[in-house]
Amino acid sequence: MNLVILTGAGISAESGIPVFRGSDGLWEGHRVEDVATPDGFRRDAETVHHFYNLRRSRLLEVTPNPAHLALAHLARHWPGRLTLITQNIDDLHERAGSPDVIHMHGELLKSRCTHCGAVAPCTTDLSRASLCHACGGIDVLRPHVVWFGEMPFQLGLIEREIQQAHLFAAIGTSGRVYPAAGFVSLARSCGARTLEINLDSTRSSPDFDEILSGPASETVPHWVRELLDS
Ligand code: BV8
Repeated sequence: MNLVILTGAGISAESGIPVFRGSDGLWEGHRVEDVATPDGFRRDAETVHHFYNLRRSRLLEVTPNPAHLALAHLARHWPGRLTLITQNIDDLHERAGSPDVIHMHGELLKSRCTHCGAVAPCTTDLSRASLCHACGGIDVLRPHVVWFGEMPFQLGLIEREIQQAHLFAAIGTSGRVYPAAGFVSLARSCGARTLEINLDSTRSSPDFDEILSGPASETVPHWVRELLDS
C-alpha cells in the first residue's frame, strides 16, 4: 500500500515552533507579504534576513516531538511505499530520523546564492554582508525557502507520488496555501483514501474521508500504531 503524508506547521507546534496563522494572523509580528515574498526581499533584505535569522536560531534550540518520531518509526517499519512531503522549512523530520523528506517550500538551514545558484548549509545569521563561498559574491545570499509567488520545489515528483497513493494523510496544515492545499483533491481524484489529522477542523476538512482530531503529539503516534497493527 502506497502512503503519502503531507505535513504543515501544526506538526512542529508542540516542539515550540509557532504556526503561521496565530491569533493575530501576523507572522512573528510581520505581514507575510513583507517578509515571505521576493518583492519584500528586494524592498528590505535586512528585515527579511532578520525574520529568518530569528526563526533559524530558534530552530536550533528546539527538538522533534512524538509526532515527528512516530513518522520516522513508520518509515522504518512500513512495508509499502511511504512518501513524506512537508511544507515546513524546519529540519525536525530529519532530526527525528525520517529519510528522504521532500521540502516543497525549502529549508531554513540552507542558503541560496542569487548570483550563482549555489545552495549551502546555513546555521548562522545571513545578512547583506554575507559572502557566497562558491562564487565569492557579497550581498547575494537568501534563505533557501519558497516565498509567495515562487514555484514550490519537486512538484512533478509530488504529483507522481500522489497519483499512486492508496492513502493520503495531511497532518497539521490549515489547507490555505496552494498548491499544497490542492493535494487532497488530486489524491481523491486518483482513488486514494484521505485522512486529515489536525487540532481543529480546517477549510479542507470536507475534502477528507476521515478526520483525526487532537494534538499531533498524541494523534500521530496513535495513528501510526494503528497503521502498523492493521
Ligand atoms: C505558487 C515557506 C505558482 C516560507 C511558505 C497571489 C500572488 C502570488 C501567489 C498567490 C496569490 N494568490 C494565491 C497565490 C498562491 C499562493 C497561495 O496559496 N497564497 C495563499 C495565501 C492564498 N501560493 C504560492 O505563492 C505558492 N507558489 O503558487 O507558485 C505556481 C504554483 C503551482 C504551479 C505552478 C506555479 C508558494 C507558497 C509557499 C509560500 N511559502 N513557507 C517560510 O516558511 O517562511 S507558506 C507557509 O504557510 C508554509 O510553508 C505553509 O505552506 C503555509 C501554510 O501553513 P500551514 O503549514 O498550513 O500552517 P498554518 O499556520 O496555516 O496552519 C497550522 C495548522 O496546524 C492549523 O490547521 C492548526 O489547526 C494546526 N495545528 C496547530 N497546532 C497543532 C495543529 N495540528 C495538530 N497538532 C497541533 N498541536
